[in-house]
Amino acid sequence: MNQANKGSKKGQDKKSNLGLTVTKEENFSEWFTQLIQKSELMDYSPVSGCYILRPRSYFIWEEIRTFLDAKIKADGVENCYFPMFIPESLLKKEEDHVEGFAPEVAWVETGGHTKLKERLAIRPTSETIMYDSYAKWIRSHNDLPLRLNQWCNIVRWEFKHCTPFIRLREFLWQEGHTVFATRTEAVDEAHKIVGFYVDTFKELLAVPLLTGKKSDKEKFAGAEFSLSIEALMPDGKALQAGTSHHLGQNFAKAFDIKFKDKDEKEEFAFQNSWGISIRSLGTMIMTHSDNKGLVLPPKVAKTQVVIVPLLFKHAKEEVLAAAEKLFAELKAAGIRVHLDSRESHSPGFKYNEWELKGVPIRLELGPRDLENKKVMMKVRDQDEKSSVLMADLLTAIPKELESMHERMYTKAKDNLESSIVKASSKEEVMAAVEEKKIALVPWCGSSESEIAFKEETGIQSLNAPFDQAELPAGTKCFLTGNKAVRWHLFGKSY
Ligand code: 87F
Repeated sequence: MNQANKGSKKGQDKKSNLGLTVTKEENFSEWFTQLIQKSELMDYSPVSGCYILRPRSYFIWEEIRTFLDAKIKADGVENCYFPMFIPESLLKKEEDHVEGFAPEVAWVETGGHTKLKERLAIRPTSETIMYDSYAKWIRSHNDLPLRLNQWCNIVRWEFKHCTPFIRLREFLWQEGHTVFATRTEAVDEAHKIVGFYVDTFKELLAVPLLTGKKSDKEKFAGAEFSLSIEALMPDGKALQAGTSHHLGQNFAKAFDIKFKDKDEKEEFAFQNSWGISIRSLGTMIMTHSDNKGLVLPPKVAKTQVVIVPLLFKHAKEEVLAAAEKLFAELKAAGIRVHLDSRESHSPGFKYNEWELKGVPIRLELGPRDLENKKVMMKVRDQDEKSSVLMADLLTAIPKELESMHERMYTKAKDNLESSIVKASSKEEVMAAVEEKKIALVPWCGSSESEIAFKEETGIQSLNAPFDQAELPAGTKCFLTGNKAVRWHLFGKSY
């Protein structure tokens, strides 16, 4: 059965099977698949590997976009948009970097009934089409730096098993492509962008990251070096959530991006490219959610507060009126609130539904509460309910949302930190990974050792943390026994 059918079949079960039927611990991938569909974040489309982002998840992407967009603009980056069709001749201009990716490129060969003279690639990334223009636009040092970004979709025809939000054939991302007169400026920017990504994940998604430099084998082939942000998922696998590449003059040479410096001397420019994608949502969902459903960081929750009135016959009108008043007050205060006054569903049913959808705060309002001028408040990540004076809600809610975010981040960070274990042999690394952890090892950095180890165990290098403790003199590489040159993280990866 293909994925599309699988999707609609699940949809048909809707009435009988609303909640999650497996736990995160017993079957992580089935838990994730059920979670994202049942919480109405996404749905399957007729094309395998291409998924529908429903309003609840698209909202999150919009928030990420707004936040990061403001940061990069404040730093001087400008947005632009390049066409999604790339002529074959242009895509092949930098064969070296495209070669390994060629099997994933999707092509347009006909327009209507007419075969095209030249095939058009659907952009798998935009280096080639953008740098073709950069070569025309950049003439002198006055044209630099040129720092452009685009928010767009990308197509990569994956043949591996696709997973919504994680590995997709069409996905949303931003790609920044910047050009500088000096290497120093470019290298500084590459690091600065990683900082922006870290802030975005922390401030919006409450996800802590491991930042560092990729190994030679894992870096982007067109880059001099690649920096990455990695997150640790509850199944013990790392997820690369974004990259920032310093391209040196590699692409400038291939695309002839030259400028005249102050002394009229011609020089190749220095470049970077960087991106994060809709994968960021997958990272966030996997990190925080539980066996009742989604747990959404309050800042990106489309609905932050749901009010559930307890509509007993004798006091229905009063309770409903009070709930509506409360709704209006919270809304006016800028809180994203929903009033669930459906009479077709019981309160218990509604509690489950809003927990499944990850709404951070639920307010229950019944006749007794009304008499006492109180509501019951349940915060999604806590077990206990509390009783709050209605008059205090406007101050209590923003505070609760803020502390929920803090708790989520702290919990994820504690988990991340306790999941990194130092290891000094292959066996220790394998044992750590077996326990769903990642290993920090002294490594010589050789690609051969990494390739052989991955072949044998499925374990790969993640990144070399920026924050490097000094290696004790004479420390040996955990794979080759040669001299180790740095600490590096190893683990299984998505
Ligand atoms: C697939 C097909 C063709 C990745 C591909 O990481 C080309 C490519 O160049 C390709 N998959 N890449 C590397 C992308 C590098 C870089 N581009 C800008 C990024 C961040 C944003």
